[in-house]
Amino acid sequence: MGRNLIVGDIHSQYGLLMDVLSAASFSPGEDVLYSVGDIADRGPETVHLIQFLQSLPDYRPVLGNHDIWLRDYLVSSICPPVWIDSNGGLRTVKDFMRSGVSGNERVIMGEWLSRAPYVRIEDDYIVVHGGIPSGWTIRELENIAALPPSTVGYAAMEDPGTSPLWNRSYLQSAMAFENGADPAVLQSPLETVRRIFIGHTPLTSPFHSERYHLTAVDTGAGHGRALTLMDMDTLRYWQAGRD
Ligand SMILES: [Mn+2]
Repeated sequence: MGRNLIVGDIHSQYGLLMDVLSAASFSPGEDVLYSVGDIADRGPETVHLIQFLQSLPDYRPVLGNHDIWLRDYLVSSICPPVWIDSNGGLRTVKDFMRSGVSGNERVIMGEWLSRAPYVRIEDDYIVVHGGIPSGWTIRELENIAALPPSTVGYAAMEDPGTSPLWNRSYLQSAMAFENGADPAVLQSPLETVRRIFIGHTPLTSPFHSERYHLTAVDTGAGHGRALTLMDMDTLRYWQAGRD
């Protein structure tokens, strides 16, 4: 039986992904690889990373905010200053320039990115990049999960209050709860029997809250820290890049 493994925000750290998959003895034909999104930007090897992920027989990503910037660049040559100047987009663009990937190949990569949903809901898991906006139920998540991503512009997804890509309040409430805060002042846990997996917020180590059904796996590979790969059922994890 293969495992269901999920990787934190990779941020173009292709070498770290190879290291952590090797540490976990990842078997592409048996194990499923999920991603919480933000595969691109900040790190050195976006092109190699995408080519590798495209080659996997069962790769199940969701879109992060960086993946939307990259998708817009690859499909439409859109380069917003917020992406280029302050979110690592310049390094990604230079990697594409250097790599010799043709215009046609870029569009194919962009369309491949576009096939990832904003929210992935399966029997046992909910995977989303940032978190669950306050007041949302499984119904709102199902509505977003059913959207064709390419039909929704980036702007509609950038408000942390209403976007599961940018939301951090769910994680903040879960962390506050686990630190003993009064539940009455916190955002309520989503009512679900599924496990929720998120990235987007770089942590010093993976975080888990039974009460919030939540596991957060971004450990800062995009900020010179570790990349985490986790077994979604046992919560055992492997890391690469930690000093
Ligand atoms: Mn993010």
